[in-house]
Amino acid sequence: MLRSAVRDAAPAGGRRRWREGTGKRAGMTGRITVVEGDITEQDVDAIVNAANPSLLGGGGVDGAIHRAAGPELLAECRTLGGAATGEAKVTRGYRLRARYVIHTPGPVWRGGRAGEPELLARSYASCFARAREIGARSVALPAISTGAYRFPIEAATVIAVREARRALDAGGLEEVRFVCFTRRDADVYRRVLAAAPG
Ligand code: AR6
Repeated sequence: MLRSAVRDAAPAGGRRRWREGTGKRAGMTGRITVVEGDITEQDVDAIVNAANPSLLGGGGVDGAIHRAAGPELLAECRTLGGAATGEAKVTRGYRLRARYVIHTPGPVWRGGRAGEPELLARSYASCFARAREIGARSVALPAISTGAYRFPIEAATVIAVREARRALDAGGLEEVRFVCFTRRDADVYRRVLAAAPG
């Protein structure tokens, strides 16, 4: 079983100077990290759930989050009235270590010409907007849409990293943690971060 382990800690944001000794650059408030592991175990302010528009649970990471959070999570989700693809809604984290869960339905991959990249970007941006509203300093995210929804991992990662950098540039966040379920996915994230540092 893959255990949580920080494999990478790449600074995020625009082309700014490194600030000596802090691991951050001048003007930056946060960084991107890549972890292999289970998102339900993350000790962060908020975790993101790759949900479906019902927001009433499912398989994959959604099922894992509901199992770990307990039935109170589903009870709160029932009050939300679902969410459109690209939208994001917040609940409490209940039995999770994270105080909040941000639920977003990403797009189902239909070949790439049905607005999927824009919708995935909207999902990430909506999650970061909600994180900002609730004052989260650290957010952990899975690879939204890349499982049951079949969005290709490389293209999805480019979008995820771009939106994370935008959110970090906007301020308020200290850490955006990408939690990958497999070594293969974590390698893709590391490669994308290394290919376009900053
Ligand atoms: N921690 C981190 N990542 C995980 C975990 C976990 N515990 N479990 C799975 N993943 P998916 P989607 C990874 O299918 O593609 C659900 O039924 C997984 O390896 O969970 O957005 C919903 O209700 C993959 O990399 O989400 C929707 O119906 C990533 O999480 C539908 O699936 C996303 O895979 C959403 O599909």
